[in-house]
Amino acid sequence: KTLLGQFNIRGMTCAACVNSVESILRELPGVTRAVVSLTTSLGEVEYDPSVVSKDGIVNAIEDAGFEASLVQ
Ligand code: 9UX
Repeated sequence: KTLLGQFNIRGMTCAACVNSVESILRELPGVTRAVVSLTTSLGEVEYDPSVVSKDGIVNAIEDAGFEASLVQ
């Protein structure tokens, strides 16, 4: 069973930033879907909580050089 997490992502200034965040998320084990918006600074991530946690997702975004916080 997967869950949906919404994350606020700061530091994205162009479409390539969005692509790199999406790529990082999609390569993260446990993530089954990731959509990131530049205009809203939001990332919607579908994930398997038995494989990766919300904190794990936040950490992966921050490791890529962006600021991330949990919306829900
Ligand atoms: Mo765009 Mo983002 O030139 O880290 S890729 S600013």
